[in-house]
Amino acid sequence: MIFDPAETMSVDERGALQTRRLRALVDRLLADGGRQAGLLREAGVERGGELTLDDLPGLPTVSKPDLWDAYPFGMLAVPLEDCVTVHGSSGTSGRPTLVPYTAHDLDLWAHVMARGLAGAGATRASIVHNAYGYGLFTGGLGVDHGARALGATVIPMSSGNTARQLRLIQDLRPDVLTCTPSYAIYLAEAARAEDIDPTTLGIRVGVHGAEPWTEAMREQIELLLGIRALDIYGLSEVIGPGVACESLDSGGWLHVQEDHFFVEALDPATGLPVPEGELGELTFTTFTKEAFPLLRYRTGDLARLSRKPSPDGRTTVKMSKVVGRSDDMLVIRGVNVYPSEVEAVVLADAGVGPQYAIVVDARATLPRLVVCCEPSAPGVDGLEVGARLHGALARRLGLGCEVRVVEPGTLPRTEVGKARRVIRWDAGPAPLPGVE
Ligand code: DLL
Repeated sequence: MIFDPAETMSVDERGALQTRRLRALVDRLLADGGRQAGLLREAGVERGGELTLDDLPGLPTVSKPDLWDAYPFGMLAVPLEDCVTVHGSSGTSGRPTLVPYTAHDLDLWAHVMARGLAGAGATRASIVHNAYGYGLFTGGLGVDHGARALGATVIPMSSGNTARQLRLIQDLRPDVLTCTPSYAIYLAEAARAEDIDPTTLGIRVGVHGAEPWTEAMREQIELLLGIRALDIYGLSEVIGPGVACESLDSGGWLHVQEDHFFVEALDPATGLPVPEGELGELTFTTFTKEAFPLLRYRTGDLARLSRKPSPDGRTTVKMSKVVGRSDDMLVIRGVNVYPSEVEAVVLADAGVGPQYAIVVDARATLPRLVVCCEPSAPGVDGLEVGARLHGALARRLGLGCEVRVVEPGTLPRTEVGKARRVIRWDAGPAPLPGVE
């Protein structure tokens, strides 16, 4: 179902709308007189008036350190009393980012999230089991706002307490599951441990995001839970979940809600736009957000953009799954490795279960990469799997990795929050059993 006609408007019509919104945003930022106004003036921009979308690459960018410098409310563009709530993220580097919202911003968020849920096949009649964490994290409340705007019934489960989650799924028979991809796997494993067949629970579709996940992980989730598993992308700075969503028929791409969040893909090194289809750093401009508007915010997230027509009829620009963050990249003996490349190889092997971890042994000058996984079933020969993965990883990464196939159930699971797949070993005892 298409929730909003704006999703299918002609590219020209949307371009005109975006141009008007860009001009209004630039005028608002200049009038506000904050950090982004200063950057605009330095770039010679005194008014939004004549700007077009083609001028965007020449406008200044902002990134995480700009937000940290302005913490907590230095980039607020409305009086604090006009804000109705604050969300945030603890951030991969440990420094928090806080994002305030006006009532209008919350309506916008609910609206774009409703578009995403509708694209996943949710309707007014749906029951949405929402296992994203509620609180400062945007996952729980963001999906909740969207499900309500759609008119669905949302079960505000939040994260953790998996036994209770399973009980409620059995009792309420939700058709939509919203949670991180790693939690979807955790839930399926927990169901199996309770002798519940997760494919009989009645869930039709999962809407998974907040952390990177590959096509191989999608296959695992779809198999384990017997559902369609779709991707949803977003970040607190831009609004939260719902910035871009895959639909049932978008061919694996995520539609960016570009009438509100304009996206560019930039070369992380030069900051210049990359050609369509090439990997670049997603950079967002929030046209319509009030409390915390951002012009050209560099996210650090790497993905491809495509304007090819989509089978589902939506006309918005699409992004690929996020390959990783520019700061996630591991450099092992001079070879650049994204954790998602390791995941793609490991989870594509039928002998391997869905849990894995990557240990970066950085104790010596030349770091080692140790990939740990579990066999998919009791009879699987760990040595054979290990040898196979060793070869496949060497071919894909151009790097010799060590592989450890450990006892089922011994790798760390994430019940709450985002999965941490990469473990750095700087000193002391081995961080995981089976690693030496
Ligand atoms: O994770 C918002 C969200 C909640 C998205 C629920 C989807 C579902 P933050 O905590 O601010 O917000 O983290 C944002 O998480 O910059 C990406 O690096 C990563 N991320 C989010 N969604 C995806 C995804 C939420 N689908 C950061 N694939 C972003 C890969 C994702 N990475």
